[in-house]
Amino acid sequence: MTTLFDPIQIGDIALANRIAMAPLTRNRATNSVPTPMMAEYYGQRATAGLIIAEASQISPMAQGYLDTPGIYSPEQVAAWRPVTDAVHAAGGRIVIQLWHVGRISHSSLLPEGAAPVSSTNQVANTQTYTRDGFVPVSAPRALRDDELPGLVADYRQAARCAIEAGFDGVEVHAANTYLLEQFLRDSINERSGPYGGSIANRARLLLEVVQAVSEEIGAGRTGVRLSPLTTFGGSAPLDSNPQAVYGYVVEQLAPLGLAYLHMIEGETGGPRKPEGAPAFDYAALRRAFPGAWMVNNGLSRADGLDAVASGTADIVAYGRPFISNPDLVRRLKEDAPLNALRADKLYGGGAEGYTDYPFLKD
Ligand code: 8OZ
Repeated sequence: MTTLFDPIQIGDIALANRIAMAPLTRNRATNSVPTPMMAEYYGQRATAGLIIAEASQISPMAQGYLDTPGIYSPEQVAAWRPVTDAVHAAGGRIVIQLWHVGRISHSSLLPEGAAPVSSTNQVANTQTYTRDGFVPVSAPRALRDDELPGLVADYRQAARCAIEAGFDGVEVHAANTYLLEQFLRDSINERSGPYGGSIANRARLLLEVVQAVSEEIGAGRTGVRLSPLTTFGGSAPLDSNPQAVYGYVVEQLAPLGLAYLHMIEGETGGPRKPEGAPAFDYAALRRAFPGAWMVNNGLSRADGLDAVASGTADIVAYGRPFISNPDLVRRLKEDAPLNALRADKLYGGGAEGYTDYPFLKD
């Protein structure tokens, strides 16, 4: 029987076990450049089968929160190198999440105070974190169709930067109501033309991005993350038919030979069966996808063991438990107690609540 602790080959990447560290925004970059502390943090967590480094903007216009890292400039590539070296030196594997926030941003974070860009010019009913603290997001500008090839090119260039920085691959962030999901959902995308209307049209940008990234670095080094039932407190209402939209996306991704598909089950960081959300058949999507299937969203140790043993997933991603337990793999294996999370240290700040969580003693 296969267990959570068994190795797995996903595309071109060989993992020592089936436990992934989920991508986690920690806001500890400086001017979009990774800091040395981040190498220590990721290096400490290298016994994960796969680390998915935090969401990182693919261009200056892709940023939506203060002090998140970028993956588009030579300076950023050089500053990520100690991170990937630290993880590889400890025998781990690490990919980076490619991120464009779309309308979840504020002009003060963007070049020359620009308006955020999206599929729509409707403002999201939510806030973001800037130098002035939490503020309502700015009204976006709907991208013109003729701007979308440039956007796809930005993803491609960021993927190239990731490989240059020593990452084993990338995860395309198509979840959590950011840009690619702002195109996917009919609750947000009100466009006409080739990128609006039908499901195929709304999925077009995501599929073009995945195609471009796969061409650039290899499909076997490319993963995709989806969140069919996430609303973030209603700021991004669900699609009118999530099963059809995400079913179509998975069907289109299936033949590409991707490293993995990463499914957030339920409301991100919330219930796995959100109240009021339609029933969603994740298993049907999994059956349609021949590659590695990664699941995430508040799974316990028992849930993770069961998911792999029963075959409902190939890989289980843990988020918050990896923040407070750098040696989470060992703790899961030994059924050891977990350190408590210091929730006040999640976003921004220094080493406290970041690199100072204790390892188990021998
Ligand atoms: C928490 C805070 C800011 C951003 C996501 C990248 O939800 C994020 C994020 C999470 O995917």
